[in-house]
Amino acid sequence: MGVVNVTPDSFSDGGLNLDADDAAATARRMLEEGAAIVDVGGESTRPGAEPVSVDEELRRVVPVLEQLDGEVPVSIDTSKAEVARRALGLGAEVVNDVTALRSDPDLAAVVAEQDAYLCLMHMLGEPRTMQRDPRYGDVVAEVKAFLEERLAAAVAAGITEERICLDPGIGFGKTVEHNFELIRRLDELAALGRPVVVGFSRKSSLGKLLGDPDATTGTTAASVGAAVAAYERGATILRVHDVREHVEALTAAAAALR
Ligand code: HH2
Repeated sequence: MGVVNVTPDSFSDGGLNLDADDAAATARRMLEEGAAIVDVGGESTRPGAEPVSVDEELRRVVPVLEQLDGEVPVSIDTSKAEVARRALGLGAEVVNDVTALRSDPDLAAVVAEQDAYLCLMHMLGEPRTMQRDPRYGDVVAEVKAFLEERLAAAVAAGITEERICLDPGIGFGKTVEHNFELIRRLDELAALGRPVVVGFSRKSSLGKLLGDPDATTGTTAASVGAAVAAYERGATILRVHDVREHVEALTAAAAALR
């Protein structure tokens, strides 16, 4: 899954794809490089980010989806029912909700009515404050219980279980150690029986691991290493910014682990 953030302030590619032509060109390039799907988002959820309005989010993502016109399989990274509704109408296939259906009470019905795919992600707290001293007893057990509960809620709301994937939410209310423990024990999340999505790409924990306590991003090489480890522990979908490098590494890893 390639990442295209149509935002001025995303932590790693903010501003690069704010123009719809640039964003559409990036999405097409990612498809050529081997992405199966491209995740288009109009709101940054980086630590400290402020929310954006429905109108602003629509203004950012709708022209991109119009340009792509169904040529590229699209996932819409949104927590808003109205943005999801418009995106699905323009050909998007997946709704990627980092709040796991907890922020907009109308989103579940939109996904159910359109029989769309859905990604449910774990987050502790909310982006503005989530990195202020996150604590868990057992991070994997707590993330697993949360995802199990959100999966049941989504199914109860009429969403087809076979269309739902689950994501531990790397960096969303987690320390460096929490993030790596979630990858180390990813098989426990895969045991829920749904495909697991992992988005470690360029996240600050990678830069911190490599010795910079103030890092806000991580390198491509470190991202690829984490993605290969996640794949080995059972991840099905890797959400990444550098598609070519990840496709090459994962192809080699798949051949070696087969
Ligand atoms: N991470 C980000 C955004 N959306 N969705 C899922 N399912 N999993 C993730 O790990 C995930 C996500 C944050 O990364 P990015 O989109 O690159 O940055 P920003 O939120 O600043 O736009």
